[in-house]
Amino acid sequence: MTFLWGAATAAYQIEGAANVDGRTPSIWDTFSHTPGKVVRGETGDVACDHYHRSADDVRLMSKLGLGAYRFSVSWPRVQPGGSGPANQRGLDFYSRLVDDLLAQNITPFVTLYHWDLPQELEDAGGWPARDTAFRFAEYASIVHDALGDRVQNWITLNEPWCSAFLGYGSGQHAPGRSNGADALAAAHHLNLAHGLAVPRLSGSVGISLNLHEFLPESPSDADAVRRLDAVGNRIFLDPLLRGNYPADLLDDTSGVTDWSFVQDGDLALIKQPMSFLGMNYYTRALVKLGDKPQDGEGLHHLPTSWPGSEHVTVVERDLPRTDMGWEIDPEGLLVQLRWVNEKYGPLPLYITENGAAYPEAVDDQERIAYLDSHLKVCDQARAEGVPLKGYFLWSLMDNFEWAWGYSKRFGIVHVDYDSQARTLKASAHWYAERIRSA
Ligand code: IFM
Repeated sequence: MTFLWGAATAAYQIEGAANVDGRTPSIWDTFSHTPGKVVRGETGDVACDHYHRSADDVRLMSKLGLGAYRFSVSWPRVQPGGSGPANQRGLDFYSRLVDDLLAQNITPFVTLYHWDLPQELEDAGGWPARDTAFRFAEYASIVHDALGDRVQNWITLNEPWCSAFLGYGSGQHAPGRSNGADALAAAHHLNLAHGLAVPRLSGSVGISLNLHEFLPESPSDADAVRRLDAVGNRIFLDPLLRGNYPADLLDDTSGVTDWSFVQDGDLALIKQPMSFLGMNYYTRALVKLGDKPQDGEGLHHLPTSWPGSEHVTVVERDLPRTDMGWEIDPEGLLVQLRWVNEKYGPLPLYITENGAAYPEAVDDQERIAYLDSHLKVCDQARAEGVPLKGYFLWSLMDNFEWAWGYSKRFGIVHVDYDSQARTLKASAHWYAERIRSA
């Protein structure tokens, strides 16, 4: 199989058309419309207006020579309210998109959940409530029934860590709740949602995790890394691929929750055959153990997003950073690819996101340097035998960067949000050439 070169986006970040053709609000509509939650009060109401411009956007992808495109489906667009019948007009949009992609020989990778939970399901308890997992499985069937004749590659969830720990832990993401026990319950129900959805999908099915890569500041900080690895990585990898929760995670979090939300049989449901693992990599962090809970916001929103490990903190390193403030450390990607392969493999892997935000510029040489350094690491991992099957650059175009609104630009295509004009940045030309010469 040839290596797949792709780019990725997500529904709420690019589609706009928030109230069009029967779509109902998601938690991100509610959150972004709540004053103080998103920088400059921006929302995804219009975003890149991709809902009305998808045909042109697919032509752009074709011009770049993309072999694959990873996009997500907006749950409240295809199943308004999160339960009940499908909304045909919403499904038609994705059906057209898939047809347009296939006509250009671009393989669609469909993410079912990239954070836009129907608001009604949040009102009923959100991810900390068990029923949400069952609702998700039903929604997965709706999408599969509509697109499964043409879509072969499915990603159940994008970055469930963010959904659980930024959504219900730190509250920096929608729905903006802040409770460690709820965050852990949400993580479990996201795992369960994945497990319930997989048997309803056909073809190649995986999940995209934002695995965290940590270094200890000194050897005596090894326990800081172990703790964050447990609640950041193994909380998903172990149940999904091994059918259990790590004992040290249960210990570390015993003061936060008794885990009684895990019911008999759940772990067997969660561990489903997985065709691939998607890895989203951006940065790595140096961490140390403190002697008391931290109350500041660290690089990774420590401490509230790390229930049970509130005394671990991030140590800033003297490394170049992207516009997100994230340290640039491509070696972390190599270490992570090797680790996942050795510990959880053999399993086909995809980089389902990698990229960088930089201030608005069309001549984005820094982004090219970032991408080049990370792609070199991918080459090295492949040369070592890591079964890396493809790379999806984040992101195809500038878009709504969640709590940062439009202030952070990740695209290789520049978007003028007033005119909606798309302009290829230097990185887009560079990526097209990289694909051509691969
Ligand atoms: O924009 C996000 C994306 O939605 C999920 N992964 C990280 C990206 C950059 O923050």
